[in-house]
Amino acid sequence: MVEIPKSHPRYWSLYYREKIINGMEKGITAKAGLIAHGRGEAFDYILGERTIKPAESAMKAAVAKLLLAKHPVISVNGNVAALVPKETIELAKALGAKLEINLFYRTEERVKAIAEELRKHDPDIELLGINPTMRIPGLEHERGKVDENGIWKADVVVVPLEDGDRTEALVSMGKFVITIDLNPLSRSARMAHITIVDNIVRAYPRMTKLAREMNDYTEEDLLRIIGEYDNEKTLSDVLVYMRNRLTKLAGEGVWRRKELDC
Ligand code: PTJ
Repeated sequence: MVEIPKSHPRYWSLYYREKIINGMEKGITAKAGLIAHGRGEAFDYILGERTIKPAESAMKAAVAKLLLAKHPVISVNGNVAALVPKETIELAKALGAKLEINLFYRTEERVKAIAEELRKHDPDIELLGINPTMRIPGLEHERGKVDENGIWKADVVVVPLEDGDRTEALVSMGKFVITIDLNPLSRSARMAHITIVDNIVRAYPRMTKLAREMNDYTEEDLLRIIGEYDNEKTLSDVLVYMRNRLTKLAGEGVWRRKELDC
């Protein structure tokens, strides 16, 4: 990995870019994953590279749903494995969820590389999706393959940085789908039951903290949090936030860099 000087004003952005590039070089991330990352970066700029209130409410509802789930599963793709391997394992443990490698551009080499990356952080971690035997109805070829003990039987599935097609197919299968997607306009964001519009590098550590805090909530408390949550309103709040931020910046003069938070 290229060493980025900590003094660089865009240190964190460059750091995660390097992680994605490195992930591609190691065979973890798909080439298209680089494009997906760039799309995410653009939306993160508009958010001001911070977790906004609607994302915080979505995370709380998502964690409540996952804590109540019978078979919660967190799907791992090439971008996730490159950016947040340790944080993914920590989240799964805090929630008592299973991890399944489920790839859009599935090859056996990539599955192996992702499993190796995750096992660097926990050699004993149970990983599903290595030899999937079931197929998501309506999804052709490799990308529809799922694990019988994972996504196939899951009641709640977390599918971060996902393409809309698969999110839709999982919803059609009757799964409760939670996505993390910086683009509030994406098909995934629109199809999921809960959409967390935040960067996964901020969302996963925050969700782990929430899972630990909410672990002793009563079932009634968790159900109330889920009941009060409205995904359509959340997505609308995100767009309003983005619009207001852009309007504010435009008024202040975006050329004055210090007025920008990123
Ligand atoms: O590893 P594979 O084979 O499963 O392929 C993974 C990719 C990401 C290539 C595949 O799922 C894909 O093409 O996804 P899309 O349709 O580009 O959607 C990815 C979404 O994730 C986009 O809407 C991005 O804005 C968003 N995104 C990218 N980086 C982040 C992000 N959202 C949250 N945090 C990020 N760091």
